[in-house]
Amino acid sequence: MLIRVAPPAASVDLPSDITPQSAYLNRRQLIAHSVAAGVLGSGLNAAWAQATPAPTVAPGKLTPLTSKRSALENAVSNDVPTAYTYASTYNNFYEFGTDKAEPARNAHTLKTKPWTLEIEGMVKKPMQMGLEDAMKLAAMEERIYRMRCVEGWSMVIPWIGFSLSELIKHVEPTSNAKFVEFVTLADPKTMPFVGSRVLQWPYVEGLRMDEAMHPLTLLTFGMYGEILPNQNGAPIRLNVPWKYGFKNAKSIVKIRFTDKQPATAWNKAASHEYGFYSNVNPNVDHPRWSQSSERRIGEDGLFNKKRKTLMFNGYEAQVASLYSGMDLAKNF
Ligand SMILES: Nc1nc2c(c(=O)[nH]1)N[C@H]1C(S)=C(S)[C@@H](COP(=O)(O)O)O[C@H]1N2
Ligand SMILES: [Mo]
Repeated sequence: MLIRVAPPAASVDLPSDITPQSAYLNRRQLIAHSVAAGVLGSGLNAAWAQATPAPTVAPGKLTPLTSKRSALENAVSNDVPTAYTYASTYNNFYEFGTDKAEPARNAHTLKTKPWTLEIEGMVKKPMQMGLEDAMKLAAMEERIYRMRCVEGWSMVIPWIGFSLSELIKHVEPTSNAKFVEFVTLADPKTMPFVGSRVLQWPYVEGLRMDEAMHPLTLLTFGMYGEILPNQNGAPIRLNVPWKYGFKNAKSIVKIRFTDKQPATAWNKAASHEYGFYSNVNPNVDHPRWSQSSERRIGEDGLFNKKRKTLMFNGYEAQVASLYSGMDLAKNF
C-alpha cells in the first residue's frame, strides 16, 4: 500500500444542497478543520486540491430505523465525525485507481442495481438475495466508528447497517464453518483498474467466525444518513472497526462459510506485511513503517503532531478477549 498522508483539500464552500454531513459538522467547524489541517499554503495540499473533485452528491437518504446508541460505540464518544466531503473523496478502492481521489472520480460507473448477494459454503441455508431483502434482515442502526487505515491515517464515520451476526444467524452455518470469506465485485467493464496487477482480483477479505459474529462487526449499507456512495463500497460493505481499514471489504457480492482461513487480497500481495488478523496494534510495526500514531483526516494537519494509535483502535474492552492467549506479533 502506498504511504500517502496528504489530507484532502477541504471544501469550505459546500453548496447547501449537498451537505449531508451538516448534521455532524457545521460550516464553521469545517472551516476550522481545514485551517487546522494546514490546507492553505502547503504545496502538497495544493497538489491534492487540484486532484480533488468537487464534493460528491449524496446518493439519497437511508434512515436508520433505530437511533439507539449502542454501548459498543463508547470508544468514540469524544471524537468529532469526519466531514462527509473527506470521507467521500479520500478513499481506498483500488478497483477504481490507487490514488485517493480516483474512486470518487471513477466509481460512478459501478452499477449497484440490481445487486445480488450470494451466501454459500458451510451453511444450512445457502441463498441468493437481492439487496432489498438483505436490507430487511434486521433494523438499520447508525454507528459511529473509527477507521484506522494501515497507511497511518484515520477517520470517524457514522455508518448505517446492522451486525453481520444477524445475517449469519439467518443462514445457519454448520459446525464445520470456522471462517467467513468476503468476495467483492470484480467487473472489468465498470471497474477500470480490475485488470491492474497491483492486487489479485476479486478483492477478498476474511474473518474468523467469532470475529464475524462479534456485535461490532457491521454489515454496512449507508453513511451519514445516506445510501453509501459508490466510492465507499456501495451497495454493501463491511466495517470491522478494531482492524486496519483494508479488512472492510467494499461492494461485496459473495459471503462464503469455510473451514479454512481465507486467502485475502493484501496477504496474497505481501504476506510479510499484511497478516490475516490485521488488528490495529500500535506495538506491532508494519515492516516498513511504525503503526504507533496516526493522522485524523481533516483534523491533524501535516505539521501538527500525530495522535497516538490505540490498541485495537480503541475497542480493546470489547474485543481483546477474542485474542486471549494469542501472540499478536506473530498473528499480525
Ligand atoms: N473492494 C475493495 N475494498 C476495499 C479496498 C479496495 O481497494 N477494494 N480498500 C480498503 C482500504 S485499504 C480501506 S482503508 C477502506 C477505505 O474505506 P473508505 O474509502 O470508505 O474510507 O476500504 C477497504 N476496502
Ligand atoms: Mo487502508
